[in-house]
Amino acid sequence: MRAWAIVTLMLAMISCASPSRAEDGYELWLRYHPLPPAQVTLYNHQATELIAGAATSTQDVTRSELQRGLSGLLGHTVSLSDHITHDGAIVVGTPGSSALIGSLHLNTQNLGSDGYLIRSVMVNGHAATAIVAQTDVGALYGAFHFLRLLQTAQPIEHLDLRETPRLKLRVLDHWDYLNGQVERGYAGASIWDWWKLPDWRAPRYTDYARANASIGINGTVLNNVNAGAIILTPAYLQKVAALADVFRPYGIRVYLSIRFSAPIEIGGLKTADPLDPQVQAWWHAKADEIYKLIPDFGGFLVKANSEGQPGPEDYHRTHADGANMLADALAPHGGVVMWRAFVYSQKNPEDRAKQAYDEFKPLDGRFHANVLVQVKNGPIDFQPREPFHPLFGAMPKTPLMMEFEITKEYLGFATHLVYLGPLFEEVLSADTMARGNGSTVAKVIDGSLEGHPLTGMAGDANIGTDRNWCGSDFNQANWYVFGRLAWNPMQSSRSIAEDWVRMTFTNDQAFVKPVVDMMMGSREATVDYMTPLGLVHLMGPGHHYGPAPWDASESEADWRPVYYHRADHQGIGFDRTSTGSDAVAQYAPALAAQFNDVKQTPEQYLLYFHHVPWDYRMRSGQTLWHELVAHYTQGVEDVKQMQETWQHLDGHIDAERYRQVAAFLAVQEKEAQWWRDACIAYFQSISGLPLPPGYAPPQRSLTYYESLKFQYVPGFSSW
Ligand code: GCV
Repeated sequence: MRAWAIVTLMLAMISCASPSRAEDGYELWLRYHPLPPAQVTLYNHQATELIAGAATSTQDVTRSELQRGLSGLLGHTVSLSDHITHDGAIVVGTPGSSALIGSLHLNTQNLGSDGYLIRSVMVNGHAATAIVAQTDVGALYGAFHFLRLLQTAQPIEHLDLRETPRLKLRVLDHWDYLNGQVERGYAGASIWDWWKLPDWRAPRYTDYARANASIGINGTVLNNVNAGAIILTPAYLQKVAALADVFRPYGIRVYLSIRFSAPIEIGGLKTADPLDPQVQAWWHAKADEIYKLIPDFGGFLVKANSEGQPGPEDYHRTHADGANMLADALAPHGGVVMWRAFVYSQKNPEDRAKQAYDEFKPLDGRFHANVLVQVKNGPIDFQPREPFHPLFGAMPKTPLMMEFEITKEYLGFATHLVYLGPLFEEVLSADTMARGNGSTVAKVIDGSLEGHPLTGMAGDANIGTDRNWCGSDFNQANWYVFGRLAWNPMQSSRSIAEDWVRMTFTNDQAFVKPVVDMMMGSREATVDYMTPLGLVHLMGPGHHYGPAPWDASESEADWRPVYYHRADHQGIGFDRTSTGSDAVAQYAPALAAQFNDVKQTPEQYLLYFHHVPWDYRMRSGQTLWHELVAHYTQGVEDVKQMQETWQHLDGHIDAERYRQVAAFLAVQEKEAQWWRDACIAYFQSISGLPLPPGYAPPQRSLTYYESLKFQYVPGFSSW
């Protein structure tokens, strides 16, 4: 007995010493580890019993999540009940499914299918918390919000919250191939085990759905936009249906990327011409087949006539012809088409930044009602910084869907700590001036500017089979912030970062504040050490790892860094003014005038819009060359500062995650230095200018940096 007591005591001591508990990141922001005792005491009398139905699968997962969350956070099981017996009950559901909730007569009007209320109420003299929605999924979202309040140590008395999403489709796009590889994936292989589906439904699929539902994501495109036709064959549709079954209770619909030429490849037709009746009939039949298996199937995502993919232009038809043909096949079932505007062609000598606008703007008003045009945040390709895409605000008759890249193809892969919230926020809050001041990108995509009911945001996922899902603990924050901004694109990325840090690590303010500050500065640091002052696309060819501003080896001109920076002995930058490529004219007149004038252009976009002499005087009074070197150097200094911040936080969290972050920051510092030195060495070889006083020369020669070659780079080299 005595030995047993000692063992129990030791185990209790180990579990109390939470800062040293090893963790692997699998639980994401849904850890539900015990709150500090003082917090538990506070919450205990406000969470005494749970009244939650389980008549549907969504109600069932809502109830389980609340039980799991409450028992984890409070350290004891909260009893289930079917009526209120004490103060402190938590009641969750809809007026239709619960007489108790119906009797509260709360105003659930206009909550729509996903909204919810969280209210402190009195029931028969007992204080209670009601989580109420019009649908089961709305109640699930409310339950996750309520748990978030506890996880982030917020008060739960006197609650009066009302939430509805501003966007209808909140979707992850997986760039996963059916062979298990993930294009631009830095977190291992695809989480979809296609071979074992439909018979084996890995528990991880459920955890994936939980995580998504907790942040309001309600759709997932399972396969890469560079799609094969095989996904549409009966055997694969069975596998897709199995995943849809797992996700359904969590309010998540599945979508598929389709290959436009599938009617030829798996349908035996001679053409995929969207105006051909046989092709149309094939897609109608395919849609019917899919909906028989998956009644709530979401629809199709399409990359057409872009980077070698087939599309309607192969038959001299427009993107609208192609999208509408698919939309008509899906419409009877309520499905949508998300048609990508990421198009450019090497046959077109026009500035690549202009090509999507040139092709899509004339099609405004020509898409059917269930089509969204999915536009990347900037005109080039998810660079550390670009101006917002000029299509936002330029297609008032078409619902435009935002596409962000959550996976960090151009921002340091898995190992650089870069919180993308500020990047997303910068784009969403940018003013398109399409309908005067205040016509922000957020208002374009939430439909409020032009009154579109169909709205959405897509994020190219950073998820893989790594235990921590995203390749690093901090990359989880990018999945998280994407979901929260897709729910409400007006939110501040700082407050979302704070929630994430509290849920993922600790509520200890001595940790939260410096870590949130570090995250908020991390994207600007990366812009500085990679592509400051409006430079873009300086990365290594094909794999996109590391700097290669000198590279001209790519087969196509607009895949080469030299195409983008245009550095010569006189100066640097791409002239997109009215005397250059005139890309500025694609923006609203007031913005076009601003970007056209070198003096009015925000310096963060200077070299994106202007070719500027090396001795150009910046607002600081320094020359452009001096400032370029200063930005590159600052980026490295900022990463060193991040390392220092992290060093001071040792002991605040578990050793396992702490150590990996520290190791990754060391990689980031090394690679930031490499970016700085390689870019300075190269640009100096072009400008012929000495380094400004006080700046260290590159550590190695330009020849050395140019000689570096990489094999098996994740996300690319093994295709
Ligand atoms: C999925 C860039 C990436 C490609 C990606 C493409 C796209 O070109 O490098 O990997 O392909 O964008 O978004 O379609």
